[in-house]
This record gives sequence, structure tokens and C-alpha cells, in this order.
Amino acid sequence: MTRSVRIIGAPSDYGANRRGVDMGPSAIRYAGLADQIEATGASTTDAGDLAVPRAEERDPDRERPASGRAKFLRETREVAEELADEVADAIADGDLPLALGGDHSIAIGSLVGSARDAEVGAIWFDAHGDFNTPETSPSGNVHGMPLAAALGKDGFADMEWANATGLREENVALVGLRSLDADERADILESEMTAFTMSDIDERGLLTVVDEAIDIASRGVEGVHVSLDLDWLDPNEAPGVGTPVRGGVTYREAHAALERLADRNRADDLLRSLELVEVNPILDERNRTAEMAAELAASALGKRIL
Ligand code: 4U7
Ligand code: MN
Ligand code: MN
Ligand code: MN
Repeated sequence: MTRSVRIIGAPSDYGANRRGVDMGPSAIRYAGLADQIEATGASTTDAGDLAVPRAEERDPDRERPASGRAKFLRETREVAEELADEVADAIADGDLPLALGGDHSIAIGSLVGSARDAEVGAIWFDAHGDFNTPETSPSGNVHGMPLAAALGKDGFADMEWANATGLREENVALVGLRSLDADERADILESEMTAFTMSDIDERGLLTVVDEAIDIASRGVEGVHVSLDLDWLDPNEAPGVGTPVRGGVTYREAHAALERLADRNRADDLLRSLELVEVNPILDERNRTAEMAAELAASALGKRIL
């Protein structure tokens, strides 16, 4: 079980079109994150926020590589390298790193740090596949690319800073998909990753799918990185996200999934790192998406009623 959680803020919005997601770490802390985690019996420390350059001072077009579209790659790299070190340090000290985004491009850093000295798996709770490359991306936004980056796909193969060395496709499970781009969809089908759509959840039930995702991510590895994009939830439950998609999981389903993860973690000690991303306070209603994020973290870390 998790004894000690290290909160690391990564207030970056370089990977997304909608500004404001850089305020996510403050909003999630303000929602009572540390208290809720401590109520599970774990202790917390807060490493503060990474220093992230201000977006207003950077020019997106200047950062685009000739090969394709990936905006703010230089800034994304700065954040990823810092976060990777923080995550790896936390793990080396025996803590569970909990990264707060920021947009989902920060997952490059979490994955690289988590998989630095070990084989790891990943569970990706998201409406989206996040498997675009600079070549396939329709937007150029890196928050749609972190899995491709960490797995060293195509345009990312020669970017060592972005490749999570201990992560293999066969240990990656995506859960809750309902919006994929055409090329991204083909690439996911061709990959060794396992993708569970919302239809799979409808047909097979949420807990069956989550159990299978945990099996896939934890098979033969030292631990599992869990990445929670708040747009995994239905926008009725979590309106404060930049790329909402109807038809997501409900409040209860989301908690049930993370409670199952906590149960499996209690038995097998599989959780290695965790992240909460894409909370955008400007788009939120009275901080309820940030509150959801904090509550879900507590569920993942073993909050129990009885
Ligand atoms: B998120 C998108 F085109 N696929 O690549 C893209 F629809 O981290 C959206 O899951 C990506 O929120 C969403 O820009 C990234 C788009
Ligand atoms: Mn998403
Ligand atoms: Mn995402
Ligand atoms: Mn988004």
C-alpha cells in the first residue's frame, strides 16, 4: 500500500490550445487534495510546482519542426525533463509521485521518470487516444501525442528525452476511448497496446474492463503508471476540461474504477506513479472538476467508507 505521496505540480499549458490548464495544480490543491489523501491513511509532501516558462512570451510557429506539426516542443521538453527527474527522485526515495497538470503533454515526463530504471506499464483513462505523432496530428497539440512520444513512435523515435525506456506497448491499456483521429485510430489498432472504448465498457461492464487493464499494465513489470485525463469523465460531471467529449463515464463509475485500482494495489502493490491532467479552472464550474480530480486521487489511494 501507498504510505507516502509526493505531490508535484506541472503547470504547463504548452500542449493544448485552450489556455488556463496551467492553473490546474492550484485548483486541485485548493480542492483539498492533501487532506483527502491523508484521510486514506497515507502521508503527503508537496514538492511545489515546476518552473514553467510563460506561454505569452513564446511563439508557437517558431517551435514547429520541419517534419510535421508539434507546437511548443522545446517548452514541452523543458517541462518533461524536469518532471521526469522529480518523478524518478520520488520513486527512488520510496514515495508515490502524484503529478498535477497541466495538459496531458506532461505525461511524457511522468512516463519517462517512472520508467527510467524499471519496466513499467501504464493505464490511460481518457476519452482520447493521445497516440498522434507530429505527422498524424490534426492540431499540432502535444497533449494529443504523449503515448506516441513515450513509446518512441515515428517522429518521436530520435527524441531520447521523450522516450520512456522501460515502457512497452504490450503493457499499455487505454480505457474509455470515444474520440480518435483517423490515422491515430489505425496506429492504435496496429500497435501492441490494448484499447477499451466506451462501448467495451457498455458491453462488458466497467469493473471487468478495469480489471483487464490492470492485468495488462502490470504483467511482468515492476509497477504501473496511472494517467487520469479528466475528460475521461462525462462533461456533465467534469466540465472544466479543454477537449470535452459526450458519453463519458459517470461519477460513480469513475470512483468504482479507481477503488478497484486501490483494491488491486492493496493486494499487489502495483501503483508506481499517478497523474491528474487537463483540469482547466477557467472552463470549470465552481472548481467541481478539480474537486473530482482530488476525490478520484483519494479513491485510487485507498479511501474507504467502511
Ligand atoms: B487529451 C486531438 F484532434 N486528437 O490530437 C488532437 F481531436 O490529452 C485531441 O486527451 C487530443 O485531452 C486531446 O489534437 C488530448 C483532436
Ligand atoms: Mn483527453
Ligand atoms: Mn489525454
Ligand atoms: Mn484535453
